[in-house]
Amino acid sequence: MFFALVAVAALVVVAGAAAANGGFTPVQPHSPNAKHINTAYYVILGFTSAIFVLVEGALITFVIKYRSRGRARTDDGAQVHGHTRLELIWTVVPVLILCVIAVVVFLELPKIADAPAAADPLNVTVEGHQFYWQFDYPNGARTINTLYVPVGRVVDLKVVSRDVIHSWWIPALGGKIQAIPGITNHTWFKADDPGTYTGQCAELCGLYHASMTASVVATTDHAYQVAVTTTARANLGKAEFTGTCATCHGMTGQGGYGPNLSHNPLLTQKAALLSIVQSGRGKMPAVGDTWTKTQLQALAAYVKTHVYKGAASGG
Ligand SMILES: [Cu+2]
Repeated sequence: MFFALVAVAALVVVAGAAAANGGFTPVQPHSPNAKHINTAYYVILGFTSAIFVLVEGALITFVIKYRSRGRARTDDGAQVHGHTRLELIWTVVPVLILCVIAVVVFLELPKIADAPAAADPLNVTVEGHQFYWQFDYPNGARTINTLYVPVGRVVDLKVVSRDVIHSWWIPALGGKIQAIPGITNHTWFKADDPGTYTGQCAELCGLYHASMTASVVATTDHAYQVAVTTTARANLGKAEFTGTCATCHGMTGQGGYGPNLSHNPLLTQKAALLSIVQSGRGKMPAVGDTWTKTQLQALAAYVKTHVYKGAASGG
């Protein structure tokens, strides 16, 4: 009776946690690889939950059933030794459970790791930087922190890093992949629904690691085309400032960890500004060391008109 109560209580808690997520379970998957990761997760969760209920239930039952009931503390219990059938059961059953888990995981792994054969995959390079993500599309477009993709198309990601180790992870679209300087890693996803899927650099990469967020915007093919041609170009300077500079200098250049920029005449001196952006200075990383001429021009134009508020005597 007591054991049944424990089991029911545990099941109620599990159902609540699974339903409301609450950070205990994986997010709703929106890519085949993420679905297979979830399958492996729930198979293992099923076994471990059952074992947890069984072990803890037995523990509590025995603690109550065999409590001392007024016997002297020094009294020994009955000396039990050698129950071959029981010993066989507790050896064989765990072995079988591990076999089932191993089979499930090995069946799921290739579906998680290998991109499905697609006639026309979209190849995107993901470059990790302190402290932003940069995306390169086949047409030469670049975006920062937001990756635009068409729904239903296999997206093949080449993941690299410029400075330190980062980790690319959009939970709804698959597992983590490290971005390591000097090494090219690959991962993929295929978004099944339009929407914005968010993630976060999953490897401590420095002071502003926590601000290193990323989102994947999955849209129709047409909207994707517009995003990586017209919009990406028009918003390039803004995306660079808000995705890169603003992390330390504030959204309007008002300052934060980095100094206030809004009244700094450097913003109007293109050559000096670009040299700092490309090479870094003091604690500031070389955020723009892989930026193209177009990107640098876009940043210079944006900060001059949108961030600079004129020289101020008071600062
Ligand atoms: Cu990072």
